[in-house]
Amino acid sequence: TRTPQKSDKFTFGLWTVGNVGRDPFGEPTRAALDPTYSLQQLAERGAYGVSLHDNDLVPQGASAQERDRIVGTFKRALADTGLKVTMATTNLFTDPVFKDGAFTSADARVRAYALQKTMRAMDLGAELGAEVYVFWGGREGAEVDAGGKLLDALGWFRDALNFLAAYSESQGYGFRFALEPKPNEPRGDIFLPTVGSALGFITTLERPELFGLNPEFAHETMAGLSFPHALAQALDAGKLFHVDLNDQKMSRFDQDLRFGAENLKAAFFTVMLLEESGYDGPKHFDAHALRTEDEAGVWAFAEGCMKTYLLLKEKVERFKEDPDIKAALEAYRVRDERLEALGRFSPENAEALKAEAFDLPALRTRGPGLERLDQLTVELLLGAR
Ligand code: GCO
Ligand code: MN
Ligand code: MN
Ligand code: MN
Repeated sequence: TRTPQKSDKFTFGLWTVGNVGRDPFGEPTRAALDPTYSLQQLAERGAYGVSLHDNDLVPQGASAQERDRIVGTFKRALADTGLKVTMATTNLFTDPVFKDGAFTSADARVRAYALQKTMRAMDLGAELGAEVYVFWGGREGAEVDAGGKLLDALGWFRDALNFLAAYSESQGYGFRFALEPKPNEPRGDIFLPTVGSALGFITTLERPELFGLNPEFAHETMAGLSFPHALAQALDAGKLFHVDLNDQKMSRFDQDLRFGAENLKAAFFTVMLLEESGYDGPKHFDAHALRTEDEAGVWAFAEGCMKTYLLLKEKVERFKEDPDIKAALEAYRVRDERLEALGRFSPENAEALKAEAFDLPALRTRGPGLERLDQLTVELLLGAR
């Protein structure tokens, strides 16, 4: 395979390569990386850009001067490396103030503080040139439903998103907002748990056209759902504004595995959808090196994400050219122009369709060839075709 190029638009969260290997049971296993160092390392490996939470760059509680100094240094490193900041977001989960939610806290003071923190983070994102702003509601959820806020929380969430979209427009930031659903972790149940839930919620916002999705491979997989299916639904709705690529075993804790590490076939169909749909946003990796790893493992992780994507992209091209696969697909997708025309509604077509006689015994017994098609796909992925 070729090496990653800027034109591939691979991006990484600063927090991904910067992950220190802390987990609920153990202390960090790696030293923190300076953000400007991460920029250099990623640029050398062909990445296009980075994304960040406000506090990945500016520590919580930094003074205004401290902030400006840090941001100035970071902007010079962006200019030196040619990397872009493609997405910005807010850390609304680390500070204990958000332990029972940010935009959906039952405490109005916390909700107001979450708005303040997000506006400041949007100012930072705009200053760094980000075009997409992500809302991952990590702490927006509950373990206890006795607080009676299930309906209120959705209303508060909606009010916050409407407020922040209006703020962005009033500042001329032009952000496109991407909601990132996740079913659980860190909360027992997170509000808007899946791609489908977020798509439904967007239609209730004041400016639905400004909002789309940032679906994540691991999150749908944790819910026992298919990521390619979720991705297709976001694409179909015209709402794929961003994407978080990683991997995950089904129904487990949040693993954040290297893209392609676990579910190769689903990763293949993910790449196929991204490449064939005309999605031209960043291919963003939101994962981290295993806790067992040292810094060399961090860069092996980052290189692996990009390399696997590019290998799968080559496989997608081969899939389209392979004569046996082509023939199997043609046999599978049965065309019938006359019947397809009848599927466009008119009173006459409806009458004609009601009168149509179908050869049901033949339809019932015909094998569509999916065993063979899937085996051909496996052979392709194993390098046997
Ligand atoms: C997670 C999430 C986060 C978000 C990030 C950007 O499982 O922790 O995926 O990594 O993507 O906060 O919004
Ligand atoms: Mn995640
Ligand atoms: Mn995670
Ligand atoms: Mn994510």
